[in-house]
Amino acid sequence: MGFFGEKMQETKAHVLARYWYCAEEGKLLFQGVKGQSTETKEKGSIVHNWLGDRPKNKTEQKLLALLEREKPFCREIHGIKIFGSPDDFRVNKKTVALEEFKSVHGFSSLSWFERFELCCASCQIKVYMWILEPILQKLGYKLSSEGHVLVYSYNGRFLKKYRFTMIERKWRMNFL
Ligand SMILES: [Mn+2]
Repeated sequence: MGFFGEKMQETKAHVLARYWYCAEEGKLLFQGVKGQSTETKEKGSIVHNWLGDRPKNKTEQKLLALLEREKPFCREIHGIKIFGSPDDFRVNKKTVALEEFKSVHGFSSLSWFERFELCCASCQIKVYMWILEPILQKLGYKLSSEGHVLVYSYNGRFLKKYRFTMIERKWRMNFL
């Protein structure tokens, strides 16, 4: 705690995740410095909104209604509240897989994405899983051991799916 000062007692999963791109950027965002809005980010949020608007089936609607009451999703560690909400959920019976959307220009950007951004997305989805696990359990659901990062192009074309498993309990304290 001391390192970040007494004031900051909460952060967001996507802020923590930026550590894997640039530790300095991560620290500044953690301290409350606002990230700049860029054209790329705007294009990304258009894709995000479009993906988020997909029609939901009955099972999903039921879970989403239950989750709505639990918002904002948050879990505490070392006296710091970590907030985060995954982009989407997939429900199979009572098992829930979390999804995170990312967007890039196209297929040719995937090698860049895998080198610099996938590590952040991996951290992000794992933190979401850690946050949502007890909440889903409370609601009578089970978190899937797999979380997914789905990469789309800015014009909405599906490019690639990456699968991650949650950080092992025994490593988690060191990680956060
Ligand atoms: Mn996203």
